[in-house]
Amino acid sequence: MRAFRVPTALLLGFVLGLVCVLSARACTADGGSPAAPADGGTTRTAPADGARAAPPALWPPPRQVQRGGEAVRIGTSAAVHGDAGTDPATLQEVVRSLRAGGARQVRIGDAPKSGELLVTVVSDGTADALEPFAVQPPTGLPAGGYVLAVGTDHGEPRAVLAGTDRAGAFHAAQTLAQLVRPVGSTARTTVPAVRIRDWPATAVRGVVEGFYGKPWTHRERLEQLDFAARWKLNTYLYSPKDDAYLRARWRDPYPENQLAELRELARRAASGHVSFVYALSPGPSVCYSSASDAAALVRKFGQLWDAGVRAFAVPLDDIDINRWNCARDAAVYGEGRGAVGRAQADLLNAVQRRFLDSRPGAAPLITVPTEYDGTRPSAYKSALASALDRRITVMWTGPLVVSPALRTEQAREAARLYAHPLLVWDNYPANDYTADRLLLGPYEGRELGLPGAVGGLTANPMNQAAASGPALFSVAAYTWNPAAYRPAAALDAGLAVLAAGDDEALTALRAFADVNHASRLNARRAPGLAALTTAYWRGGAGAERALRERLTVLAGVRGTLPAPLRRSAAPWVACASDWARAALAAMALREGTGTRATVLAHREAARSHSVTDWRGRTRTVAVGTGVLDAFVAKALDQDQRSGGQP
Ligand code: LTM
Repeated sequence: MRAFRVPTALLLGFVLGLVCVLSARACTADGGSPAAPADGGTTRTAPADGARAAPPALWPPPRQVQRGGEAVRIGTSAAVHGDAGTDPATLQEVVRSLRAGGARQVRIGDAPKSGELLVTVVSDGTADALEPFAVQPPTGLPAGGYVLAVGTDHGEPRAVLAGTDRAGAFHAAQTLAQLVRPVGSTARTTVPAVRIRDWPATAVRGVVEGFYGKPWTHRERLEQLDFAARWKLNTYLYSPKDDAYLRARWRDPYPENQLAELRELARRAASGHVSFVYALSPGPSVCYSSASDAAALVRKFGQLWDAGVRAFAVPLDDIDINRWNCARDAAVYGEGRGAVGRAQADLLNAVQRRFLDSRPGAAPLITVPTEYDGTRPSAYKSALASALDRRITVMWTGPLVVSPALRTEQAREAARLYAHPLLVWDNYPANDYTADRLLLGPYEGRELGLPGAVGGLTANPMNQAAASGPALFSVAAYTWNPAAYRPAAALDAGLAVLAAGDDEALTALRAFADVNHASRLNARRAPGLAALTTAYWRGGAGAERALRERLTVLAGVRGTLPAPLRRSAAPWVACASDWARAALAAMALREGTGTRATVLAHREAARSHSVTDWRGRTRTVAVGTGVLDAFVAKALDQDQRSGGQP
């Protein structure tokens, strides 16, 4: 690597000028109105209206952003150079961004013509290409870190994406994509002049599809992998409890059609720098001391290895810790929870040593212990901790199974207790235990130091994939840059992503998310709507109009929410709409323009929506509970007192 030389004054200026260590809001000033379509020709500077456009809000918010100089114009043709290590997905992402910004011709590997934008991609942490920008190189940043610089060099438009590694370069390409096409906006034909240094707060960031009930579809999983790649999540742990080949039939090989899907998932994940972790759960029937069961486990993993999977887990959660599955285990290990910890460690060590160790490129094994929450020592935890191969990662759900809050010190305590690399399995926004509700609030209640204190964090989503998007988006923002994390802003950006530039859909999404806000992380029920109904009852100025507007939006969600969400969450969408109609009818009743019968009919419709939970129980769908129903009840009660029928 050649030495990196920058005039000291320039470097000092940059370091001093650096930097806004930005909060989510501090970098959101978006002066860039949607740019005009490309007009042909390649000019060196941006048109007047785009020249000083501030960088848009970037998600996850980068660590350090410095603005300066004139925006560069993409033009109708551009050149891209990638170093030997740059993977095709990164180059493809860069090309896609340039095309979105108006470049009709993008040449890879060619020298740029005069006035043409050149994008240079570096994937090995070297810094020569950054020399003209007086920005610190990515050297020393954590894995996945990068530097992105956009500006001019001797008057020529240039952009450099320099990753500490290939993943870093890929993340830089995602940031470039947002500079061209900001969240919720149309593409620009200019890229703001910026210097960004950015890196993740924790190594593993992602999703664990680990819930009970209807698993995500293959298509939803593919979409999730694309979503992860776009928002800098890098892990997807495949562990749906209802995939029979994961639990009940764990010994059986996958039939070819299912294997083909898993192969496709592994491939798609790899191209987006996402680690696809295949998690097999033998716990319900395994005999720990059986050589043939250990062989069956390894055989099954072998099938997945051949399909392209390189990361594996053996979750042992939610099994009966007080009962062996075979008499031999009692004879070999004895009785008690400590014995279970030793037995499990033997099996897991066998997978690590007999299977993974002999396969170059395999990631260390991950497990979910049977006691996977809390910070209290136990015979099980200490037996597992002392017998388990040091390299195996242990997953932990926090102080509780569904943890309302998670403190850094608790994670440190858990890491000491399990004495292994610790990965948080966070049961949010999972709703399998409360299947009547959607959990659309942001990720919150986690201390800022948490990501840095653990090996990573994966969130267990809802059965409803599209509805999980906004919360998962907020997880991505938190795990990348917790210091800049603002839950409400992150959620709103996640909603904007789902709305995909449709303003009406975004308005509907905001109203819908509000009435599905309450969770164990934040018990506030429909906070926005509650404020509106409170103002209405108080008779505040404009309160009636504001409430009517909000209810009208909610009443229309069947037609205005983005289609994937309507499909994913149909009963809640219908329920929200019916409650809003009941509330509007209640307002009409109070004004003397409506009837009690209409209110009652809408209320009945609102109460008619149901879902079946994973245990087969029918649950009445709950939306805006405590706010919408209370509003309608109060209006009916008032009407009755003033002489209406009960
Ligand atoms: O949390 C873990 C490790 N296991 C299960 C999950 O599969 C389930 O989705 C959540 C929420 O109900 N609870 C669990 O105990």
